[in-house]
Parts: sequence; C-alpha cells; structure tokens
Amino acid sequence: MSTYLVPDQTTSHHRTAINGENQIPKEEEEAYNKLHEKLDGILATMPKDKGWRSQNIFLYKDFWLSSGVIKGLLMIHDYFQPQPTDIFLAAFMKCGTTWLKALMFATANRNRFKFSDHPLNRTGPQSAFPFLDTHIYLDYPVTKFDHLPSPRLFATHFAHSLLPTSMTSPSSTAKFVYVCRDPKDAFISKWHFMSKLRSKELTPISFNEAYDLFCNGISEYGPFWDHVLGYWKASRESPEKILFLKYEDMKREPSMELKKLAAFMGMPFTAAEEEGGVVEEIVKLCSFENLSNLQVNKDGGGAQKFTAQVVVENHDFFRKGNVGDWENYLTEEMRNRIDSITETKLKGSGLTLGLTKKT
Ligand code: PAP
Repeated sequence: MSTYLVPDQTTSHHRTAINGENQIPKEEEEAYNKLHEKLDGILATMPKDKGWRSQNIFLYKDFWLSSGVIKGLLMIHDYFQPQPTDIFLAAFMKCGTTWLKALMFATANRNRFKFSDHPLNRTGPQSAFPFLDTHIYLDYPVTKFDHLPSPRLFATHFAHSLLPTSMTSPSSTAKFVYVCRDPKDAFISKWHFMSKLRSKELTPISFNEAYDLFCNGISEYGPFWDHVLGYWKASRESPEKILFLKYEDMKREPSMELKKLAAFMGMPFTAAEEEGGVVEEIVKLCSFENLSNLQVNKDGGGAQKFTAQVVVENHDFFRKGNVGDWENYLTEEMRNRIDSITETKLKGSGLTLGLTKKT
C-alpha cells in the first residue's frame, strides 16, 4: 500500500486495483495502456535537454519535466477528480513543501491528535498526504484517492498553467497554497538533492553546469521564474483561491504566517486556541529542529517511493533549513546573474524575491 496516509488517519482501502490483489477493470487497464502509447508519442516529438536526476528532461508546454511526471500530468488530466474542498500545496522544488506539508496536516487535523503523541512525530511529513504528480500512478493503474478525509490535501510541483482547469479555474472552490523561496537558495538546495538522486550510471552533474542550466530555466519543473509568476498572477486575480507564501517570511514570523495559512484553509484559530498556545505547538511540531531529529527522518529511518525507480530517503528532505545558504556557494558574479534574472523576470509583477541580503 502507498505510504501517504498517516496510520491513525484511515486504514481503509484507498485504491481501485492492486496488482493481482484485486481485479483491474479491463477498460481501466486499456485506458492506462493507451495513455502510455500517448506518452511515448509525446516524448518522441518534444525538445529535450539534460536532466538533473535522469538523463533527459522534456519541454512540455513551456516547462521542463521528466518523463515520469509527464505521465502523472496526463493522468491528472484524464483521471483526477477534484472535490470542492480540496486544498493543494504547490511549490517549485525545494521551496518548502516538506515544511508546509507538516503545517497544513497539523492545522487541518489539530482537533484529532494530541501534540504529545502526534502521528507526524512517527511518520514525518512526507507521509502526511499524497504528492499528486507521482501518487496518481503509483498504485497501478490509477489511484482515485477516494478515502482521504475531507478536506483532501495534495502536494504538487506542477506549474499553474499545466494543471487542469477543473483544479485551477476561479470558479472551482478548490484552494491552492503556494510557497516560494529565494531562487538562489532553491538552486543550492536542488543541486544537493538532485546530486544525491542522480543515477550512478550517469556522470555527475557539476555545480557550475547545474548553475548554468538553472539560470537558463532548464531543471525539473522549471523555469523557476515562470513557475513562481504563474501562481503569483493567479493569486493576485483570485486571492481567495491561492495563498502565496514565502519561505523567508515563514522563517521570520512562523506564527503569523501559520495564522494566515489556517484562516485561508477555512480553519482560523479561535481566541481560545491562541490563548491555549495551539499556534506555537504547531510551529514547534513542524519546525526543522523537531522534524529533522525524528527517528523516521534520520539516515535509514524511512523512505518515500515516488516511482518504481525513484525512492528517496526521508532524511534527504532535510538539509540545513536556512535562509541565505547560497552565500556559502555562489560567487558575487553568480549571485548577480540570478538576481538580475529575477529582477528582469518579475519586473512590473509587484513581486520581489530574494533580492535582499540574508535575514
Ligand atoms: P521537495 O521539493 O523535494 O519537496 P522541499 O521540502 O520543498 O523539497 O525543500 C527542502 C528544503 O526545505 C531543504 O532546504 P535546504 O536544502 O536549503 O536545507 C530543507 O532543509 C528545508 N526544510 C525541510 N523541512 C523544513 C522545516 N520544517 N522548516 C524549514 N525548512 C525545512
């Protein structure tokens, strides 16, 4: 079974068919096979470039994606049925998904679990709710997510424009929480992470090469700036549908940002909860210090299966958790290049990102 449900949450059967265990409906299997043919056809015609983890990534509708997540995207379009109460956590890679996963899960379930014996402390945030991009197909042939409690929570790295309008249109009541980060820190974090995941059969990707690719927008789910701008513009148009957060603000004022998050999710903290210290309890539970020291997040403590080939140790989602670590890696020239791309790309949007010194 997939590991995305915290054990206490529900143990009920949450997929339609599992190899051999259940009968896979014939039509579903045929549709799945057709989708694979479609994927092969699409990949054969798409521009490709160097992947950071795998050999190649493909330019699909203006964003660079691995073949695995393109399959996930096609499936989201073909099979995923959003519910009006769904809340999606969206982010470019390495911008705060792990942290927000913990915060959103703890906030949504704050009346179900005791902080002294919280399931997040046993399972870690990765298992709290599904990563839509790959969990949609992890349970062969298609996961329907029927048994997730309401509101269903999902994470995705897909750009706003790639997702189906059933999820993104302002008329759908499903919500998005988007978290972004200084691109310099996102780059450093991504280089460390992807270097670990990179297939040992491929030559390692050097720091300078990754830097150039990143600046040119070529990295999984990139270009970074287009990703951020898509959600930023949508959040300006429909602030009730998309909450736009910054990692740096959350580091500076976690309680304030958490209150914003809870109100947006439709679950504002009551005066009694605030007086009772619930906000601080959640901040503490979800802090880098607490989560990174859990047994399940230590080296060898547990892992997440994203595809048949990609299994990531929980430990690898925690590195330093700081703002401004880029200063330890980038030369003045490198920093200026990223900052000037950011300035040019975001010009006139009303958004600023990462142009200030370390906080
Ligand atoms: P993902 O894209 O693979 O899901 P994501 O969780 O978005 O990764 O980002 C990981 C970054 O968040 C890491 O940053 P670093 O490499 O600069 O250290 C990780 O350390 C950091 N991180 C993980 N959990 C927390 C947390 N609870 N608080 C603050 N930062 C965190």
